[in-house]
Amino acid sequence: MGVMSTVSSGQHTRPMCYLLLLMILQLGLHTAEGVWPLPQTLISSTERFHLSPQAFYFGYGRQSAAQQGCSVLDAAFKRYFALIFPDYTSGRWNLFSDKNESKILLQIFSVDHNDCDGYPNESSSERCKMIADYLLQLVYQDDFGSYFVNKTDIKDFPRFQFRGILLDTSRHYLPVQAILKTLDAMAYSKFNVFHWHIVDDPSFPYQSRTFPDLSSKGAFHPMTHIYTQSDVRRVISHARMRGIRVLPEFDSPGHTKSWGKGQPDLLTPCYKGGIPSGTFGPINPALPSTYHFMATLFKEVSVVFPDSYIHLGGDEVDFSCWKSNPYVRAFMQKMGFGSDFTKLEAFYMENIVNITSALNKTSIVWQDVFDYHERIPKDTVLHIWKGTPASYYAELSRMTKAGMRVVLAAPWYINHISYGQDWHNYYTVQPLNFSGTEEQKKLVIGGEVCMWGEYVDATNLTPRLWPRASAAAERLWSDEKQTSNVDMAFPRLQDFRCKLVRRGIQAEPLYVGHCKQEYQ
Ligand code: CP6
Repeated sequence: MGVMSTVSSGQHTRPMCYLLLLMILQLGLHTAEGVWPLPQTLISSTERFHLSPQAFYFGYGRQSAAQQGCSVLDAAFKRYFALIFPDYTSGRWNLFSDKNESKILLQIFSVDHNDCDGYPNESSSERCKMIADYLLQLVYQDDFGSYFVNKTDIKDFPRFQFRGILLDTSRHYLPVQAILKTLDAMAYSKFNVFHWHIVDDPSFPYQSRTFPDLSSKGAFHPMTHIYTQSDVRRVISHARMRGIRVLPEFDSPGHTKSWGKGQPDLLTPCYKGGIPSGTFGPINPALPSTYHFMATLFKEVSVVFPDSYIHLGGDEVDFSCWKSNPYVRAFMQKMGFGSDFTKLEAFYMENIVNITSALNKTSIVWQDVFDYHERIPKDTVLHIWKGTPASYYAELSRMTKAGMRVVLAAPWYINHISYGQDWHNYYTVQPLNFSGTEEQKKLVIGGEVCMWGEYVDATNLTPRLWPRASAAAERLWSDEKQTSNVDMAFPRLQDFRCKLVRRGIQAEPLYVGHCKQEYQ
């Protein structure tokens, strides 16, 4: 009995996943359909093995740096076992328990064990998590309910290091369960950054330890529509177990109306006819108390969220209120900004970036901050969110020429919907198709799918995200040459979507068709 797989990991210059699945038993026919996103290399054989839950187990390869006790992998083995054998796990298993069956061992090789106990970060190798993913995708059932897997050899690594999804929990509150479920689905498509646009104009659901009034006065409801410290910990821990980083965004100085309810004197009073009009604009950049508050808030945020990045926003600042306020104008004069309000915005953002730098965090900001001034620390990451392909290519060129790292989100505004197969648009993006040197292209660290929340809450989040976000996931993970054809991708994506549905993710259909097993 017993089947062992052998692996020689070789010399890798890039983070690389090495999975060798070697199993004996039956011969049969089938290919690795429905594997999404496509691995860098996948060699599938027609030799297939019968899998049975009694005889199948995961193991760590002998040369693997990670070994039993690696919390992330041990837990992943359990989860994926249940996903591979749902009938068995749910007690519906009544077939085939052949005592003479050979044992099947799936060996996992991870050359890096740093990710076992800590949080995923920008230099995580991503070798562990994906291995079980692939196994799950390769396993299929025949018409009689038996599970099979083909002998398959996968070597894999991501094309881009940063593969994010933005959820907006300010326009609508998303229950923690909806976020956890999104994290599950993200892992199935190998997304590795959850960009949590947690607060904005309409509501402030983050319950701050230092400033509890922000949510008690600024959330839609002070008790039911908030994220407590323990909610946040649950989200971060659930994400960690799936190799996903949680990147919090506290967008300022614009998009902060809800902050003003719980923090007096933070927002700029707007004036009309020489007197305060009773309305408020962006955060007041002219008061020292503003920076004291922001430093205190970000100190808390930097402890609560372990990721090394903090998103500072900095987008869409409306200058009209600043312009109307005589104290702001006097401050402008004193600072020598004249009447150039972009200078005031740049001054504010510089202060905020310095606050996060002092907390040893890397700042990420929306592109507006670069557009207004170029005096930002070189390690700041820029986030492109607007424009047509022509304009975001120009922006990519300019930013990388200035030596800045960039995340591209503009082509992946998944909250926009239209009739037809719009996943083609997300799939055919060519993130590196801008003019620039090889060095410049290396500065594009990845991309992000944005799900802005104006028209989205827990009722429609999942079908709006999936499987359309998976199209972007393949663009960010896989080799572009092997995945440039939508017609070739279509059946594989359709099959993957059926797998999502089977795993309880209510992913919408791509087009006419059916799933082999219709569960909902
Ligand atoms: N909220 C915040 C938003 C948007 C941005 N920031 C946004 C703007 C235009 C479109 C979609 C989203 N809703 N805080 C811009 C990054 Cl089309």
